[in-house]
Amino acid sequence: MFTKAIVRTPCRNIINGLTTTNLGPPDYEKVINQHQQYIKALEKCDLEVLVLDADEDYPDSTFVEDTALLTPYCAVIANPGAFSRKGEIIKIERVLRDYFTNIERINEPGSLDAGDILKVENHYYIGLSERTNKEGTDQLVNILMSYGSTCSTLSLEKALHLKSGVAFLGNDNLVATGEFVSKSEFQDFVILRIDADEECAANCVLVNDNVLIPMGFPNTKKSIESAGYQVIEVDVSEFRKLDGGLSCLSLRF
Ligand code: CIR
Repeated sequence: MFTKAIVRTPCRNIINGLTTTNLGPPDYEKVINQHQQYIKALEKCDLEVLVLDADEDYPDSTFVEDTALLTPYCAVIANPGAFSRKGEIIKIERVLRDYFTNIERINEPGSLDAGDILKVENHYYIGLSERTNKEGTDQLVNILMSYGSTCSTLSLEKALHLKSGVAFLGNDNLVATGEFVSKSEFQDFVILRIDADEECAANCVLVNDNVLIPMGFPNTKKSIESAGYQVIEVDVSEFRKLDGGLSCLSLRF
């Protein structure tokens, strides 16, 4: 069970955030509104939500998930692969010190975005991506193994982050889309397959008794509900313009 979440209020400079889409810049008023709805959804899942102030120095700073991996044993401060995001970790580390005794770090030349890590019980899948390099992955494997966890790594072909296309819902259920549906690493799971027209919805997140999914993806909603989950839809369309999804907007622990 999670009891807490950390989010960061989107800054006005979010319009200059990194993106691979051609959906245009997000509308700040809508961004704030959607972020507030997101916080409410987390609260509905019984989480106490710590809302950090907007940080205008970092356009992508609302995507806090990438800055750290939180485990039951330690917090691992990431080292974001995008140059414009490197400094985001400084303030996050200060916040996490209040909650975690053991703080570990990914150091240069290692780079790692925590959106590339999928936790399945005590096992961690780590995606090698444009943001997460081999050195960063090796460092993380050493850290996690020293706390008794197991790890495996897989290479990403297209997706920005591992969790852009795959989510674990407990009970062996994995939501997956695109390149992740056929990955050998995932073939022992029950795969809830998300088709290309709803691929954004693969970035969903189990929070205690609910699965948060992005609004506007009816087939995904049906499929997750049919698997026995209670679903909460949250509109994150403005964040999608910057390749961001539901999981990226919070650190849950
Ligand atoms: C970026 O490119 O870093 C941000 N615009 C989006 C980050 C999304 N994070 C994630 O998928 N874990």
